[in-house]
Amino acid sequence: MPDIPFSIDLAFPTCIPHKYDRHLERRLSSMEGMFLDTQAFKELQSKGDSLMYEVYEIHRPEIPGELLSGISIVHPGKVGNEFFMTKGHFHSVLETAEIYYCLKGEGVMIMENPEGDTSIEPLVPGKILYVPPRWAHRSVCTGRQNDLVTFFIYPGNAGHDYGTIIKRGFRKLIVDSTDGYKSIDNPNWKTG
Ligand code: PAN
Ligand code: ZN
Repeated sequence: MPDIPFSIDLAFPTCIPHKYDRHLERRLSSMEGMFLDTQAFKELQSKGDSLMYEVYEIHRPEIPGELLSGISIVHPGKVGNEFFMTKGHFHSVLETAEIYYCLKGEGVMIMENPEGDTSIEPLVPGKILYVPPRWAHRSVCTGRQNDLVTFFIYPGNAGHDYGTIIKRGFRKLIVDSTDGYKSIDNPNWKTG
């Protein structure tokens, strides 16, 4: 059957799509080793397996020419001084970009490329963020009470490389500060 155009409504105020193909839930336990303060991680884990973020995927074939999209919701919270965040990844096909559109909440996107450049861009409602090819990306919710909600869209053939980030981490971390948040160098960042 040939493809036909379709549209999807978002439920307000949650921004959850009325129709989606997959709902992913990422909890604290799936993010072991990703936060700097391992003691705080253990303490939080002893209180339960907090829900950190959720993704509602609108699936399409994972081939060039297609676009994959969905809604990402990062919940508010901290592990030690570090805000809740996504795992973050490079695209397996490094030369593929992504666009994020912020619908709700406050946060930042931490980005870096294999050449060692880093970038931290604020996410506030109405902001369109372009993640160029080659840049790993991780969204962080810096709001104290509200979810960070973004719409994302990327090429069908991009794929996800989580392994590089699991091994090395990101060069920059986002931590709490009197000004809202600040970025610091990750003392555990590994080369190679
Ligand atoms: C997004 C992310 C989503 C969840 O769809 O996959 O925000 O983050 P992690 O994949 O890092 O867990 C995207 O960037 N896709 O390419
Ligand atoms: Zn991506």
